[in-house]
Amino acid sequence: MTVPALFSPLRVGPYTLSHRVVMAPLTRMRAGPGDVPRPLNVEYYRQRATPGGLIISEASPISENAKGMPATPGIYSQAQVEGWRAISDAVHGAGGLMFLQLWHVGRISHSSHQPGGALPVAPSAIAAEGKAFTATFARVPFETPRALTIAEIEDVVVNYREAARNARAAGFDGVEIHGANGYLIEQFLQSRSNRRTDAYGGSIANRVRFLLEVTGAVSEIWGAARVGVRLSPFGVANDSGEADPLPLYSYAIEELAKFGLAYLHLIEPRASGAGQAEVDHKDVPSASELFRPIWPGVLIAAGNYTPHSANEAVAAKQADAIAFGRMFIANPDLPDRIRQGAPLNSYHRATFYGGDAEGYTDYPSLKASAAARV
Ligand code: 8OZ
Repeated sequence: MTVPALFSPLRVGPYTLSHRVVMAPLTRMRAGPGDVPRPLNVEYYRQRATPGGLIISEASPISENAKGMPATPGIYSQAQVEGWRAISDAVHGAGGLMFLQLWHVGRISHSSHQPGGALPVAPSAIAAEGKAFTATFARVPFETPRALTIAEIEDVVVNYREAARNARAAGFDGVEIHGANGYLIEQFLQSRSNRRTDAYGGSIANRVRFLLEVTGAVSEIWGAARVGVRLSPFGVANDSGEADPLPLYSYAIEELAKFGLAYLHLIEPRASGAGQAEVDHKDVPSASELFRPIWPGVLIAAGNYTPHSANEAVAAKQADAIAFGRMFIANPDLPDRIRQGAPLNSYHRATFYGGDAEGYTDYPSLKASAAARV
């Protein structure tokens, strides 16, 4: 199999990628105390960096309130900035580029993560169906969150701005705003989780307002050409899902297009259940195909692509780059393997979250396997 389309250069904002095999954001829950990135995390990202390749970091909470899972590395303390700096340095040392993903989980949090044991915050006081991760990795039903006041919404936008500034101090090349998978921004977007009657709820324009305010604030820090946005228009993760996604997401994407962003990152419907719901999406078209006509910039698509289908999607200009998640877990040198048509390691779900090196940094690269055979 040859995959030339994936290995042609691509301009993303001010950068030129040398290939289009992007590492997707992957929550691994292995940060050190204080949610500070540690040397094990540096090694993990270093293994996955390639010259001219783009890595999007695992989702990084922008504040203490933004956090919803244990051991997720934050971007709100000085120690966290220093921890991330070692990671961005390692990726740059290998010639790679790295964007940090800015994350607020909203109602997907649990009071065990919140300062003072307070309830998680959300657009409206509506509990998600399903189970939260507590601070000790237990799974318990989601709590009913507390609705943010208008003043608190403004504070959250300030938190995004400060986190964006911290990401600059940590040496990243840009940031991605996590607007997918049922977290805070998507909770504002979708009527299922947003029943507000003020300027942030009701009409599509009102529900999209928070996303656009966050995008504006983060773009002020970085310049829009170094900011990406990730959306999952047909997703059902974390009890999300809009009954009629097209008008909502068409409006959101048309408004985002006005910023001149680095890229739009879409999760394909077939993959955006995040393992929590088995939904039959056979009648749902590809998100990249659907929204390509209204997105003038770089489009990254993610979700169950194979090397072959990824190459086809890029060759057909349905997407400009493809983000791989699970395949990158088990194959640290995924771009090289795809380019060479080498066999892929399979991924072990048991070690997806938490733990140490096992199932994290212990997957062999082709080079390591070859050296072992000599
Ligand atoms: C899986 C497990 C925990 C978090 C997402 C950040 O869905 C996540 C996530 C995925 O975007």
